[in-house]
Amino acid sequence: MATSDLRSFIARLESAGQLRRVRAEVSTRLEIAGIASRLVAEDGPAALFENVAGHTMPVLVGAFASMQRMAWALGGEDLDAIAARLADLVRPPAAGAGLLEKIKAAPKLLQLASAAPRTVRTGPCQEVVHTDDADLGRLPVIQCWPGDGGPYVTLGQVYTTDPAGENRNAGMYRLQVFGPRECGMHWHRDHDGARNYAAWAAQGKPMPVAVALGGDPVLTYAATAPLPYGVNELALAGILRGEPVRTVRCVTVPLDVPADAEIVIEGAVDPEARAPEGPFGDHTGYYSGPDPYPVMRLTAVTHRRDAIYPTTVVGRPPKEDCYIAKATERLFLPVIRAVVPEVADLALPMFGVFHNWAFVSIRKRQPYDAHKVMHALWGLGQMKYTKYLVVVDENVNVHDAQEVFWRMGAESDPRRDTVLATGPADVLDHAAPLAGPPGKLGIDATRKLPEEVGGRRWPDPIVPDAETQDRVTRRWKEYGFE
Ligand SMILES: Cc1cc2nc3c(=O)[nH]c(=O)nc-3n(C[C@H](O)[C@H](O)[C@H](O)COP(=O)(O)O)c2cc1C
Ligand SMILES: [Mn+2]
Repeated sequence: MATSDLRSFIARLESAGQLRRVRAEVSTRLEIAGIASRLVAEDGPAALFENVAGHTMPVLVGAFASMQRMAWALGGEDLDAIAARLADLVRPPAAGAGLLEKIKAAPKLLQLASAAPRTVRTGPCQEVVHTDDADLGRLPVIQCWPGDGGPYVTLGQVYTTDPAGENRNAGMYRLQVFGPRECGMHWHRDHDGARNYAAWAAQGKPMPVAVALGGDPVLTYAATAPLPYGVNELALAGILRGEPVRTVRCVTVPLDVPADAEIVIEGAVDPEARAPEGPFGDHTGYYSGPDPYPVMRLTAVTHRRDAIYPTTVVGRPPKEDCYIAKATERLFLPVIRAVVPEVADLALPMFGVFHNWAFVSIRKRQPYDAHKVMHALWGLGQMKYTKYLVVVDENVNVHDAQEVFWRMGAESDPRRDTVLATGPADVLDHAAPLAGPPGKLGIDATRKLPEEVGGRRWPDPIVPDAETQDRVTRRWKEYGFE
């Protein structure tokens, strides 16, 4: 069951006991973030702050901060089931498929075609329109950490196109509030928003930008999804929703935004201007910045009459964004398997914050398949940033770090089974060398085939026999244990 906007999602969370309304007065400065951090650490509910000092708009945090809530946000009950539905949609009929199978596959392809957003004339996100009086100070933007350079919009969907109005993109980039009508635009240089911006800047033109907050929770996820340049995130949202996203034309810029959003910030990013952006307590657990970043100047703020301001707090993991990363890990696994068929499962552990660690299990057929998989993954989209990559056999549970490190310690030799490679470093990797190539370490922790180890005998792991296990389980109480 999909939800169509943020408030129906809030209602759903509330009826499931997964959202708490907070009526006590709270401050946007550190306090909301402090509560959010504690809630996520305690696997607690989402929170809707209804009494924010100096503001009338309520603030929502933690809406995605559990596996269950993340799955609900994407319109399903669990992430693997949603991933399976996606995989099924994009899987072409087998080469040798009969006519009947091809006909059966056709409606699925039609579903893909109908995923494109549909424009409508009016939407609730424009019930209230501020142009000359647009003011970021009226939004309850929070400061998360004591060393932050100020308040940041942390959960915005940033909508852009290239100068031809093509390559429509939604990306999630933080906005630092610089003043009532000015904010930072923190798109990393290899992200699609920055790529569209480079095209505008090359023509010396300011780039129109619209930042939407809220709407169907699928939209917030889609803005974080690592889709290739040129693939509109709204199409992914449409596929996940099972119906097209409805969009409206912005009031001051030639861009379309989700009609059901809570709030939309419109403006333009100057081709030249840069301002020091940061510091910001980032999802690495460290502060990033200050660094020079482009500046967005506001032309309008539109919102629903009783708008709710959604936000998130990142920091030392695990935080809410780790659950968003888990959604990507699950949803994109079928795509990875289609390209790298040896892959059985993949885990981006939360302590690895997206890029530091990846654990991958494989079906090994040939000597050195583990090495093949390392290079393939380092060649795949944002997986290029993966700093430490551990490859294990299919029977190893990659979601259990204890098991992965046990195998790694036992099954690998540091000299023979490691691959030191070079590749781009994530902007947020403060340990990457300032000069010279950044490194990647791959560790082959699979069982070795005779050809890989000069014929050395590889021992069998200890596995208890089923009969004894059954017997022990059956008689457990009889032994006097609970
Ligand atoms: C909570 C959160 C905050 C993020 N903040 C930023 C950011 O400030 N800058 C950035 O470039 N990417 C940020 N990202 C990552 C991008 O949203 C993500 O890589 C996305 O795929 C980029 O989309 P694009 O390739 O269409 O630009 C953030 C992700 C999350 C989940
Ligand atoms: Mn994109």
